[in-house]
Amino acid sequence: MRILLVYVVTERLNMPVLPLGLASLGAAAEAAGHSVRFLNVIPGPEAGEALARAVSETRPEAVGVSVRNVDDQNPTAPLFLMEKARDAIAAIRSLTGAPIIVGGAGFTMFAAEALPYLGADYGVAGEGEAAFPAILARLERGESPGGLAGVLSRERPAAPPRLETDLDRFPLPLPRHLSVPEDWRGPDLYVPFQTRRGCAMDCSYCSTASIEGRRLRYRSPDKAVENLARYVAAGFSRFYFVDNTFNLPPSYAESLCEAITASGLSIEWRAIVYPRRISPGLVEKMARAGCREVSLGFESGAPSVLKRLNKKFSPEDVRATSALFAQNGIRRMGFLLLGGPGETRGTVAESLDFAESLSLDSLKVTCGIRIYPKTILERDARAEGVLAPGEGLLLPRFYMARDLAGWLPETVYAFAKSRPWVLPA
Ligand code: B12
Ligand code: SF4
Repeated sequence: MRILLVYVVTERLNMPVLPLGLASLGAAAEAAGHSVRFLNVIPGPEAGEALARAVSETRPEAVGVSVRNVDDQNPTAPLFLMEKARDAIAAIRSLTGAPIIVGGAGFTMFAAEALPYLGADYGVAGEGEAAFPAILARLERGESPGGLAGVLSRERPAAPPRLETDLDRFPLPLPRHLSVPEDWRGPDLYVPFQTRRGCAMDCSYCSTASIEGRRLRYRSPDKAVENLARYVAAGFSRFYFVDNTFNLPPSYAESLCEAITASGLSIEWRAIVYPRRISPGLVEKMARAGCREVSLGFESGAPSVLKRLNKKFSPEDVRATSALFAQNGIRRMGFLLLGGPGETRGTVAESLDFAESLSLDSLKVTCGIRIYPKTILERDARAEGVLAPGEGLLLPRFYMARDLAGWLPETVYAFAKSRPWVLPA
């Protein structure tokens, strides 16, 4: 079949983010014998024209739309980003009668609510490499995709996803699957690269388990590095490991770093780490393999709040981890997530003092926590009456500890004013 895959570029927050999910989907659809064209749509006056051109050139028999972001997680002035995907879908609908299939992290979290909101025909909750080709096969035979694992239709708005245990069964996206706009090339561009899916840490506010599942699933390090080499041959040298916790499990992280070093590839990369179980040996291997910066999401420096966030580390673990990265010349971007359950003026002061004592390279501070479905935070917020009974979460809702609403952002701005390394979200 002829397939058009569309990514609606809703944000350039943090850094330009390439559509890795859509690239993975395209690689799987090609492996199943379909011909695929990718389109990045930048919302604005030229979006309609770009879509019309792609539809007339491709004459798609099915269109896939990736919905990554729901909102920008900004509690003070949240931007609802799914609206832009809905507008793009309406425009596609006016150009072609081909069925429209949606998927992506943002879609998955709210699948049953989001499918009618977006106006698509089918949706995939969870990973798309198996479900999307299965939908195409059914459509090709003139059958309905309803009833496939993870596939929602208007008639069947709920379908539990099936998560592949061996990620090596899915083809890795190649450089030609990641369409890179010319003006995105530059020092800010980090190619997203994934070696693992899933997370079992159950942080109170986190939606990852409902997107990727709790069970950790892997690609073999050798296959991952073989693929990295293809990107290097295509002229890329900076990568962002999008794995939820690069250092977990440590044995896998060590094997991956050893394989990168043994390959002799000259690359630089960033990764997200969980400040627990990080040994000096692992950090040395990360530095040798090209790691230049880590995101250290410790979120609080107060033990009582860390407990409420269901973090399985202490401030001492964070301090030791941070010091190891600094000793190995790896930049550390810290994160604080203030205003959650149990937060007080005292714990906020404790967290800011703690963050300052780490001499981080940068620190992002968010005041208020986005409430996602199926999380401990949702349960707490409902129990405390923060959410009305039956109130949905698709439109952004945030948790803010009682009595801190005005004081907290002001305090954080005052803290950031004399500290250029602090970035209030
Ligand atoms: C790594 C990451 C980042 C990195 C990205 C680095 C980079 N260079 O790519 C950084 C830190 C920069 C980042 C920034 C942001 N992020 Co982020 N990020 C992630 C993370 C951890 C992984 C994303 C990823 O690459 N996954 C790997 C790919 C392969 O998976 P995938 O995209 O989900 O695709 C699969 C399926 O979804 C499906 N699929 C995808 N598209 C389609 C389409 C169809 C048709 C079908 C059938 C299936 C399908 O199949 C794919 C393959 O299996 C996710 C959390 C998570 N675990 O998903 C959050 C996440 C996507 N981010 C999120 C957010 C909010 C943001 C920011 C807005 C935060 C901010 N305020 O700055 C920005 C936006 C950036 C941007 N410009 O878009 C939210 C999105 C939900 C929401 N609330 O909107 C998530 C889900 C985190 C969360 N729990 O809230 N992010
Ligand atoms: S470690 Fe990260 S991905 Fe895992 S549950 Fe916590 S916040 Fe989510």
